[in-house]
Amino acid sequence: MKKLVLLRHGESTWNKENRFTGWTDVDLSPKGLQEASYSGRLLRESGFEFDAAYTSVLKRAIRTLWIALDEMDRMWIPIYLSWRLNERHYGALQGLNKVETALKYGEEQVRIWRRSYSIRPPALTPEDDRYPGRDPRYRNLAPEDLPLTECLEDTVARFLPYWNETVAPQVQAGQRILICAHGNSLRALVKYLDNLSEQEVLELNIPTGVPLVYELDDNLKPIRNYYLGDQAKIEQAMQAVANQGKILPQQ
Ligand code: DG2
Repeated sequence: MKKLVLLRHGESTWNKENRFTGWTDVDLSPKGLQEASYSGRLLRESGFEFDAAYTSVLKRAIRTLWIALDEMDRMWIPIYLSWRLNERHYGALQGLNKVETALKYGEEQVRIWRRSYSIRPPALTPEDDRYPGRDPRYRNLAPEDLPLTECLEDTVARFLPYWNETVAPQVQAGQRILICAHGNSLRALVKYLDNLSEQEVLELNIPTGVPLVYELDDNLKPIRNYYLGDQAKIEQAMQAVANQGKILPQQ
């Protein structure tokens, strides 16, 4: 049996402010720093060992990984970074508050933008300051790989080649791998591993800073998966993610 651990970064400053983040490179909030330490502690106390780790080129995921590995005293394992593990690009929504956007466009529209599989949020233009083509970390990307917006289907399409060609062969060879990424880039992987339908993936919400363990057979088909930690708190955290685009009475 193979084991693979997925970890969404700890709470970012824009998660805290409830803003669409996407490829914006914001850092962890104080709570996010604590979540990152806690996830590393949980992994260590549960006896997990890793041979290598994979993350995006965004600092909220990179820092979470560093902190978790530090907690495990495994800062020396190889770390591989790829833009293909970046969060889904949220297009022109990047920077907007999710509740304010719901008040302006309606909850249902925000739910579609956040969770529909194939409907893209409004796109940036290449003239926009947020266009990734201006960022030196993406200078080697082909123009067609630079997103102006993405739906989850697009994220699956750019993530899967990296999974199939780079990460999956390592897992298959028995390497113990930790992937530290983002809400939607991990939803893309979970959709693929669990063969979820477009409808099922709509209901999938991944909380920040909680290790998600996959036990896989030799063909990398999931045998089971589970989150490490307090299950009631994890349920609440998943519900809180689902509610981020809702106009709740207290807001
Ligand atoms: C969040 C996910 O990404 O947002 O881009 O706003 O995982 O990097 O914090 P992350 C964002 P939702 O799709 O859950 O609204």
